[in-house]
Amino acid sequence: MTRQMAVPCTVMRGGTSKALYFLAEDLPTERGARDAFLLAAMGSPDPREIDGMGGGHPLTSKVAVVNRSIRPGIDVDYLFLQVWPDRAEVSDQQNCGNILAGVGPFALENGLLPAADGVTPVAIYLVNTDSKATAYVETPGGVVNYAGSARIDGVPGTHAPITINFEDVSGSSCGSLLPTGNVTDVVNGVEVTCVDNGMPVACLNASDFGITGYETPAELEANSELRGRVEEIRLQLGPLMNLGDVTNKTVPKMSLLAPAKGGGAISTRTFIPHRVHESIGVLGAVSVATACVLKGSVAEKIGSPDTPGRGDGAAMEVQVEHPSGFFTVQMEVDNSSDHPVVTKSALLRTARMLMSGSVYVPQIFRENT
Ligand code: NQM
Repeated sequence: MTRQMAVPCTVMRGGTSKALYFLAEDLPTERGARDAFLLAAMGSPDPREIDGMGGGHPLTSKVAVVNRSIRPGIDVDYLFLQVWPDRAEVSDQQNCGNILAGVGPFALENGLLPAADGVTPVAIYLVNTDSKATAYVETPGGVVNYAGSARIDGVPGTHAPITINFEDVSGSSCGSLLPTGNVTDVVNGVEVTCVDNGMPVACLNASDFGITGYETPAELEANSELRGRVEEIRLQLGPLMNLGDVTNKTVPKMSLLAPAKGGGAISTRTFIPHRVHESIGVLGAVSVATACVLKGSVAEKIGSPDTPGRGDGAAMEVQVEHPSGFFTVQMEVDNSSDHPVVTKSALLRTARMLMSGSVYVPQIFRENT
């Protein structure tokens, strides 16, 4: 008889994504065993992930591993893992700012730090990229509050706000803000701006691919010629962006840009990298917003000339349009050198605990834990 084993797990929506959240101590320590466990828990590989918790899409096939931190000034460490739905692979090659939004509530719910009466700042170390973020979680009476009036595009209804401040995310995956050393490069005859301000992103002009840039994600995913062209460029960008062979990596993200349509700074459609995002990733949006203020970049040339604060330093808000609305990035920019340096970025997310209990996987994994 094959029994099942139960592992403590919380399901949270973080921003516009959804993940299984685990305490590190509940997972196998050895990487191969951990990944085998997570694939079984998620139901991967299977495009529908029908025999597991995954939702059959990269945005709903994510994992957060959290533990109390021993780093000075940090409350918790957060490791993000992307489980590919259709391939037996687990990747730690990127951050996820959406799932980051659930880390504060998860840590507080699990007693990893004490909750204040009011708002609790949670200092989070992002293991994937060796960087830091602070999330501000509403905790009236010392209890996490999920209800509120904050609205983020891509999520129905309103919820309690979680403000996240990032410090020092520039070059966190590729080593520098402009990983190729240039504001623009030409690859396969197409101009591209590569930026890493927390997420490696290639900014491209949608019109260079014969599309408007306002198509739906489904329309773009159905366009196999477009997908092929975008992927060819991505594979060439891997080594140029210091990411090596990116065949099996989830970065760089490929953002096809068009002029803003709804009063924002720029419009985006982002391959992440094979499915098209229904909105845009958090750090992906920070990187695109950064590209908007880089003189001569693909984004700056397409973006709205009246992007608030553009070119004149200090604090600014950049509204990044995406398939389901807007993403507002607040940035502080130092314009004292040739290229602007984004010294701080902040954004608004919401998160909600959906389930807390045990996830079940076949007993076969017990010997690995
Ligand atoms: O860019 C999707 C998401 C993400 C990542 C992706 C993210 C980020 O929306 O920080 O949030 O680009 O793979 O969850």
